[in-house]
Amino acid sequence: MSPMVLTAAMVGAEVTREQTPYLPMTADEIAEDAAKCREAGAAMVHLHVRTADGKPSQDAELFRAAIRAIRKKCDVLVQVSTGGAVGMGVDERCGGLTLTGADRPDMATLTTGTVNFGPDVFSNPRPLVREIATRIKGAGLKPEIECFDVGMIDEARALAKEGFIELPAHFDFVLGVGGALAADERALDFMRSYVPDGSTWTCAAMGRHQLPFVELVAERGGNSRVGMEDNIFISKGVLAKGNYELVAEAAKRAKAKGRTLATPQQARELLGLS
Ligand code: KMH
Ligand code: ZN
Repeated sequence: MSPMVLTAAMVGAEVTREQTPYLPMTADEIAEDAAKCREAGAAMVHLHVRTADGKPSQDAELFRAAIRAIRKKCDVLVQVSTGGAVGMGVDERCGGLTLTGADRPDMATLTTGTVNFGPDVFSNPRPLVREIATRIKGAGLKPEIECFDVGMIDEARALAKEGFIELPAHFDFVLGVGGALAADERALDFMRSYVPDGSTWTCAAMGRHQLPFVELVAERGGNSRVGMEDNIFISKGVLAKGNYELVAEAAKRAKAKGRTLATPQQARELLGLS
């Protein structure tokens, strides 16, 4: 099996400091935790940013500051979110795609359909998905296709036919969001059997499913995403003191299943990044 690419979803848009005091929010806090994640085995970070008062943001300058701070400390790959927070418009969502030169991210997410998101709706109408895909391509980046449900894999096929993305692609199965596909082993097995030939995949399971899914994924040769965007607990009722604790636990579980962990350079090769 190839080395596992471990991604740390550091911040997200929904988790608050009221829920956990350990959520990194400033560029320096994110960078410090990212460097520890890298040491613990992460090859990539999935990045959202926050304003000074903790509100979710996709502001290019906040992304720039975070990316610079991360790259000053370590060589972890940076994947910017284009999902942002529920209710954001397309320009706001694509803030991270405007960065160029040394500040350019390594990858960007692309969600390929609308989905219930707890009590909200994460709205991704087909024209919007095509617009974001066009901007990702224009930035010279490869998308990570975020699939919260099975039909989003079919939409990736449609996007490829229309020339918006290329196949094979890299997919992320986001399992366990309220109102969407469950964090269920059968869902994982269907999703991985259903991606276009030659594609690579990561799985991000929500909440208490996060760490057990690393083991399921490891057995199946896939890649894992962990981190506070999706889960704030290292064990039942115990908050993770940083994303690095979740990465370290994921690394331990993956290694116990016989997997090695990809370096950022190996991740670049495995995921076909430039
Ligand atoms: N915060 C969610 C509404 C992404 O990063 O691309 C969307 C999200 C997906 O987190
Ligand atoms: Zn995200």
